[in-house]
Amino acid sequence: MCNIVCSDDVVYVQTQATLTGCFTLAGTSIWTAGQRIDPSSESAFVWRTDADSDTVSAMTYTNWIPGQPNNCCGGEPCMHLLRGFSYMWNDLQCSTASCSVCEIDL
Ligand SMILES: [Ca+2]
Repeated sequence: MCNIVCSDDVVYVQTQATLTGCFTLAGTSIWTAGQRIDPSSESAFVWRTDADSDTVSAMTYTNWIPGQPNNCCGGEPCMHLLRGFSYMWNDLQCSTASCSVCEIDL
């Protein structure tokens, strides 16, 4: 999935999710590649764009909703953008249905 390195990336991801009709099909948020370093703890968030690799990159830009990440409800190791909060960030359980915008190398 995609990583977010600046506010322009949020606009791009939001536009892609809207154009594909994703919000109609899968709710009001967008999954990103943001994940906790250790999903079983309250460790820091990093970008993991390749699920099959241990390679991660640091989050140099963040836009968390105030009070987030809060690792609620037994653990929230994944990060998404919430449409109702101007696409600010929240941590959430990874199994929640949501839109996804993927990023590929060309
Ligand atoms: Ca949360």
